[in-house]
Amino acid sequence: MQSDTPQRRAEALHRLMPDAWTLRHRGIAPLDEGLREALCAVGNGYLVTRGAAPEAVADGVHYPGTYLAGCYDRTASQVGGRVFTHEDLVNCPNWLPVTFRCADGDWFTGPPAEQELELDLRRGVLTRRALCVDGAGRRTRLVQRRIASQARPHLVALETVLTAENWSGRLEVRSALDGTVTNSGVPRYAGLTSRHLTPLRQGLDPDGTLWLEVSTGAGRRIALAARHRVRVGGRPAEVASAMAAPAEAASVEVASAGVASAEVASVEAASAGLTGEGLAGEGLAATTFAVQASAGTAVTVDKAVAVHTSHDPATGDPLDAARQLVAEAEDFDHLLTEHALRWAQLWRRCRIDADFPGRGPLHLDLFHLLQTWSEHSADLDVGVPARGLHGEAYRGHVFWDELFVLRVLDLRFPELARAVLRYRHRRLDAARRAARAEGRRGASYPWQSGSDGREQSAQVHLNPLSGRWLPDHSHLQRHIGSAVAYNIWQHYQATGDLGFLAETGAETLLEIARYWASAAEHVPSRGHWSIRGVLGPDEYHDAYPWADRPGLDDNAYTNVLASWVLARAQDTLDLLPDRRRGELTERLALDAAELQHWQDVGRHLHVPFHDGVISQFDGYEHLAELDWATYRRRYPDLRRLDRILEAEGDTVNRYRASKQADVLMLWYLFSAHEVRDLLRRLGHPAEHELMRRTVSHYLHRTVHGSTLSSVVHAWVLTRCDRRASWKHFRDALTADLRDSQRGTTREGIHLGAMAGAADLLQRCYTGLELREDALWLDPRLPAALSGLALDLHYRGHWGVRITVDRQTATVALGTDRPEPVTVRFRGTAVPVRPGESRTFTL
Ligand code: IFM
Repeated sequence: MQSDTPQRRAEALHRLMPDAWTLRHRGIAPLDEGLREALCAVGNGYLVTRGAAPEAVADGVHYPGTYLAGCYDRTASQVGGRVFTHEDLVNCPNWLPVTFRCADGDWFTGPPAEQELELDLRRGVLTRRALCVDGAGRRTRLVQRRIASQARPHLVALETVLTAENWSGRLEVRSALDGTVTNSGVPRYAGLTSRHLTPLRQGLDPDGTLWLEVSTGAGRRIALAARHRVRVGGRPAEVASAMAAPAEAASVEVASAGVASAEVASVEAASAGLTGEGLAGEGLAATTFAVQASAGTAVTVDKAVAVHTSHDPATGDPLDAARQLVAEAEDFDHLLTEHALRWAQLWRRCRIDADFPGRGPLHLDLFHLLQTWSEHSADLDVGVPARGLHGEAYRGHVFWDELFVLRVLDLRFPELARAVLRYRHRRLDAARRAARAEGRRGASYPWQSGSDGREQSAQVHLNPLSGRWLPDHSHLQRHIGSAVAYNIWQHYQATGDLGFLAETGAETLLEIARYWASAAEHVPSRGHWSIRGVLGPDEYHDAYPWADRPGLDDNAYTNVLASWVLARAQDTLDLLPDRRRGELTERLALDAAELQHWQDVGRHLHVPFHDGVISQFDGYEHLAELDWATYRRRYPDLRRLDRILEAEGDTVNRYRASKQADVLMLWYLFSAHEVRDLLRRLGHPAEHELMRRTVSHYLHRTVHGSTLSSVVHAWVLTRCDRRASWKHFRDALTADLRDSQRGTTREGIHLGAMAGAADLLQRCYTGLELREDALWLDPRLPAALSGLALDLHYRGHWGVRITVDRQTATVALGTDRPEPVTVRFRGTAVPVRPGESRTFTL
């Protein structure tokens, strides 16, 4: 998408999203193929499949990928003579493969002569319309529709309609399940272990069910079963036989009878898989159908595939489960109807009516959020992967990005937000172990998390500009623990769910507080407490340029958040029913002296300042100013300034230059009021101008190398520059659509930014806050936005409608609960009762 002028940007957006519910890609664009595949992915929270063409294999242009929530595999890789182990989100067997050939022509391997891809966001259907022309000039129209069922999460379906235009004769269709795929979606990881699947067996049942079973190195069995129905001219077809020699491997099972003639075979290389004539090896099951095609008559191949693994709850043998499910699968249209109904329900729960031009990306962002995290993820004990289930960037790991995602889920699907928090709680012991390994108490959550809660951050990373592998210290971002605590507290504010807080939330929060109290060191000479050797959210600074150890001291964001957590720990204890408080304090051996210590530390953590602004960390003022003018001239894109400087033999650690919001995160998480109180509690007289000065200082020194940065800046700028806020909002909203981080979206969407952008409409521009058992409103509509209407879930009320325009803000309550909701508006607290609507004049 071109982005040079606002006008061009609007035109490009209109081409991509001709209406608010459609994403459309016309033509063939090899360089954009990876991006399209990520944006056109279909999923349901159990799995996501990239929008790759069904006939495609991983070839440098295409990258078929299917990822199952929480399906990780741990392997060892050698980099620079050292061995590192890491967990990858596994690229699971490709269920899509379908191709065809006319008479004795070549198998169609793409690209088509013409193509249009259309993603229907409202119903979750990807449609591909193409014209395929073979070497003999035979023209065949192809229409493919695919879904990942939101109604039956283990079911995916692909319908292929082929219509001969200028020929008649024998049409062969080949369909496969391909378990020979590898994790090769991120070129920077090329030197690392990429094979995670071991073929177990494959075969064709007498009833025509094609199936495949593979295993990850970690021993998770993944089974796929496919059924095919063929229709010619709308009528079920008799298909002719086209058997190929079965593979000789002992594990291959072949059935001779079936609805279609079949072959079951394997090839060594995925690239030869679907169309290769030499069938040998393991891991690929393929079947071929032949029909008599006549010009103008549609031939439909309806492929439904069930996917199960040995880790699925309430599932015995995964292959049996897959076979059973696919045997029950109705025709594509039926599956689509029930799937579309679920999407309609999801959209009702996600209602954000925002009247501004070019609002399609809002639906695209929410769409990908709902595909990554849904009711089908909730019981899987998985975390929210930062890059969705759409690619292999960051190896599918879980970061702090749920901080942005949960703000949407809390108010739309509180039960799904709770599942994220339970994922963290189940890993509390791992976090305790990590704290002990640091020589501290409490719980230290890992910066990157996967299956078992161990730290998954890379130890080295590649700078593609210099070709050097560099040490990676990002695991020192201990602030992630505060994000977990913040999420627990906010969830309680949004839901009032004391049961959850008492059962799991409080224990996690208290252990995080304990960690901060034990991580802080007393500095008697300065009369304060310090947290040393950490990184803030701005990952550009990972060490002092003059130091020989990684980490920074007294990162302001980390310390203020730690102070906040220590204060909330006491509030949490106060909220608990006596008996539960007793149980927890007993279990955690938490006594009055320790609680007093927490309060002491919480009031005396060091927050550094320089030149009248909050310093990002202690000593920040000694850093040099970058020659911004020269660098901007030399490099039109400074987002990876760290790589640029390293490739020049320099280091970004020397400069006052930030990748993303760090100090400014404070005003993202808290109202100006709250930040002032937090700073005052820490002994700093924080007047209103402090925010303005601090924003201005960092804004000009931030390159937005993370998509999260735009979300935070949009938020913070509402308080001082709404026009600039809107620009950042648009950047966040369209970050993946525009591939704003240049080539990264193809490796996975940026889920935090997608959810964060939606939340800007939901909470930021309405000034919606959830605190002190009330719903606070303080609308700040940017000029481009004439109004907003939201339907929220708040404290057990399913229908809280908030409507904001330039003159008024209205809160209307449904009748599903007897309790009123307290609305706080400019100094007044007004109870809104069930069935009531209250309007406030702005
Ligand atoms: O969590 C983020 C981090 O803040 C910036 N780098 C990418 C991570 C994953 O999205």
